[in-house]
Amino acid sequence: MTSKYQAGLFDLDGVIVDTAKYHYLAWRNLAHKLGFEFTEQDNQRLKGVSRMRSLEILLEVGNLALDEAQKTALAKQKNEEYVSYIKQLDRSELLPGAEACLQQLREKGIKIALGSASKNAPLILKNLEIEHLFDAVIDGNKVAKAKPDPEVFLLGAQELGVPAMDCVVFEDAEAGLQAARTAGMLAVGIGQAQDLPSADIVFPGLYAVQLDDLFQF
Ligand code: B16
Ligand code: MG
Repeated sequence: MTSKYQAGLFDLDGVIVDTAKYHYLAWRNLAHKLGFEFTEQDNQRLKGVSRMRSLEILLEVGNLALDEAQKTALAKQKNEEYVSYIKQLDRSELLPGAEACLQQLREKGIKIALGSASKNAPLILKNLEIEHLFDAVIDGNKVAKAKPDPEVFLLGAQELGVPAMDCVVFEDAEAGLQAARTAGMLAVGIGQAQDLPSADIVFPGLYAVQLDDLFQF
């Protein structure tokens, strides 16, 4: 692999912090209120997926068909519960190696962007006290098309002023890795190789990434 990459684009949930457990709590409680079970295995289907699409998957599991107004109200209800959890989030919940990775890249002059589906990303970055490590923040408030559409990462590259082909994406969701590939970026999977067929390379966590093999230091 040539060391030509000039920017790193980072997914949030599953790469920098494990907020999936709080999403799960809130979705499971909503399912219970609606009268059905929502398992951890069902929750795997929500990884990297937008809030509305997540609700649609949950309703599929419960075999419920609701109209748009009802769906909007339920998504709001779920988000209020989720936000009550992430308001309590602190630096102890940073995933191993995440902050060190961002800091090291910054020190070496590599540009950094967030590329997350979450509309709550600003609050999460603030509570983790890592906002200052990003040159650009692209989140669910800024993009219209969900991953696997490459919009979130293309916008990140554009805000950083770096050509897409010089960007590396770190992602834990298969849809996000597909988005990275479609954008013409290097797709680094965070997790287990068997779950991430679209990754160019996979590491178990940011702690395991050899940054000087990837970037132009
Ligand atoms: P919100 P990521 C994603 O974050 C989560 O993985 C996904 O489960 C969630 O539904 C989505 O954000 C939207 O989150 O409801 O906070 O807007 O992995 O793209 O950082
Ligand atoms: Mg993710």
